[in-house]
Amino acid sequence: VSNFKIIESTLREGEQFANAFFTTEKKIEIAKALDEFGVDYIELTSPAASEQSRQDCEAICKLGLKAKILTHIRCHMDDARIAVQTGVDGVDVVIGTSSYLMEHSHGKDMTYITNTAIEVIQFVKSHGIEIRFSSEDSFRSNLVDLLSIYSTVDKIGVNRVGIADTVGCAAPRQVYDLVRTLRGVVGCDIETHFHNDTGCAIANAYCALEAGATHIDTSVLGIGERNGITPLGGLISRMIVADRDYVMSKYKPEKLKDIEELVADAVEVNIPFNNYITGFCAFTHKAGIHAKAILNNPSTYEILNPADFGLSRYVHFASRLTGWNAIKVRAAQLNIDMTDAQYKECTAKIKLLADLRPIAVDDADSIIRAFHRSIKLGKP
Ligand code: HCA
Ligand code: CU
Repeated sequence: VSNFKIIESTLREGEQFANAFFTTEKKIEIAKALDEFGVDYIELTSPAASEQSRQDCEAICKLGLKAKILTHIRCHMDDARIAVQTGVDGVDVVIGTSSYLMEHSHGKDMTYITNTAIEVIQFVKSHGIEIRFSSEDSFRSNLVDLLSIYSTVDKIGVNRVGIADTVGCAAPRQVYDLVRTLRGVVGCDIETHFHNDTGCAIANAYCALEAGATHIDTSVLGIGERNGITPLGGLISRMIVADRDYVMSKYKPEKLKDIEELVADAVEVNIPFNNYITGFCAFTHKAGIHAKAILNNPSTYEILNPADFGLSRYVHFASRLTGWNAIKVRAAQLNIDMTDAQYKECTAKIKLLADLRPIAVDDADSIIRAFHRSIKLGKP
């Protein structure tokens, strides 16, 4: 599962998030931050969506970022004509292929879809830029139809084909099977896009890579339609465990928190408490047994190293679950030194209070200080 590329869609899928409204300045700030992080592609809202969207797309193309700039359009010549004039490095084309979308959304059949796809692809290619063709709602589409259209567009030279779990219904093994099958049918790259309605978006992205996909769509904090897609941070956490060297050589995980704060602020949400990597307790260890082992060797209870993300771990000690090793470390931070037997006794006092009510760091500190004073006075 090495060698994957990230198509960062905060400025496209993310703009479809309920709270999102990005000014031109904010889009530029986000694009620059993503570029510094090292994402391979930045996908932007269709220039056909609105006049401001078109101008913003042009403005971002002019920034001269290292990341390739893509825009995302419907499989339609009207959109394609506008897209190729914006200065983008590539165009992501999408059309619904499930019976739901064919009947209730655009109302076109497979023959029409195939013919339009060919026309759009050849037109975009003639402008010398990258082209990706994707089906929307791929997991509820007819497999024979899908493979046949992907094989057709592969033959006429698309750079990538895309699979999209538009409704978030797919499970990891289903993803593996579809991507594996597609891998046997096309020679081009395979991009995948997973919505997170049932909590599978990261696992699905990982399974897609295992099955031979090359590109994963993400957004910062996973923002997008409904509850969103594969989050950038969550994908990075999964991939750093799978192949740390690759992730560290290509991306700058230490910038993740700043990017998340930038986007969270822009769309007026908080970073979730249990977020991958950046949730407030992502590197907090609480139970005495965990604290002791972590203090000996962090790898015992940590698969991610907080230092990789410019973060630090925290050993929680103000609770009834604490243990004397954690209290010993806290005492050292307070410049207090005692014997092991005394730490154990002091810990018992902290647990006594913590059994009655939730205690704060200050409460625990006061107990440690008072205990230390009392032993110096000779009456523990
Ligand atoms: C949508 C479109 C899309 C497209 C994905 C893609 C989806 O907003 O419905 O182009 O890969 O989820 O199908 O985001
Ligand atoms: Cu989507």
